[in-house]
Amino acid sequence: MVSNILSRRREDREKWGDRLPPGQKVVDDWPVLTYGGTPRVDLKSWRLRLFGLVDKEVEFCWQEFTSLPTITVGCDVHCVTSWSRMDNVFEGVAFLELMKHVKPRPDATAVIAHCYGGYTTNVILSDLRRDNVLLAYKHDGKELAPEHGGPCRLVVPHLYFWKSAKWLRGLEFIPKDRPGFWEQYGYHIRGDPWKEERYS
Ligand SMILES: Nc1nc2c(c(=O)[nH]1)N[C@H]1C(S)=C(S)[C@@H](COP(=O)(O)O)O[C@H]1N2
Ligand SMILES: [Mo]
Repeated sequence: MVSNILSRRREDREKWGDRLPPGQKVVDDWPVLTYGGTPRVDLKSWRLRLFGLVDKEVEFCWQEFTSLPTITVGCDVHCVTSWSRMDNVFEGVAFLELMKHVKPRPDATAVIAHCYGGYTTNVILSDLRRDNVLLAYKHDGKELAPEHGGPCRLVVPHLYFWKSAKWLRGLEFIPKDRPGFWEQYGYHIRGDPWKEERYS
């Protein structure tokens, strides 16, 4: 059993090289990891609210949000429980594109992502201001499935996947980084898979 796992890890390492962060193993399916149930969000009532330390609060309905220019990002996702899913294609609105519609105040340094269902997670602004961070509503060419965060989820490819909040409903700009849901239960405040920032 143990030797099976170890040889599987060695094969992954040979196949994916530096793309696989330390301690991860590759899966071929796409596991669902949700704390609690899957919230069902009707597109008619769906809203995305950008609030907190911003010059002017903004709220998008689905029609407005999906009229914004989109980007397509290819990335690997790494769950802290040690599975990685390689070669995902996410499509949606770049965080930097959204920033054309809302101006964070100079004292904003971090964001709390708020979700339908109550989940939260924190990400510092410098981690969001990268050109491959997006609010995704398609995965591998299809609309994002409800269990994977549809209608819309955050995708922050360079951090552990718990930072990629599913069923996103708001981004709150805050003065100082503070723990979200899993971070309060001992997950690392930042969660860089390359540094194995799993738990604190
Ligand atoms: N709203 C919400 N977002 C969430 C979670 C959650 O429980 N609720 N789980 C996180 C965790 S721990 C992981 S690994 C990924 C899993 O995404 P997936 O179910 O699409 O694989 O979503 C993250 N985003
Ligand atoms: Mo996770």
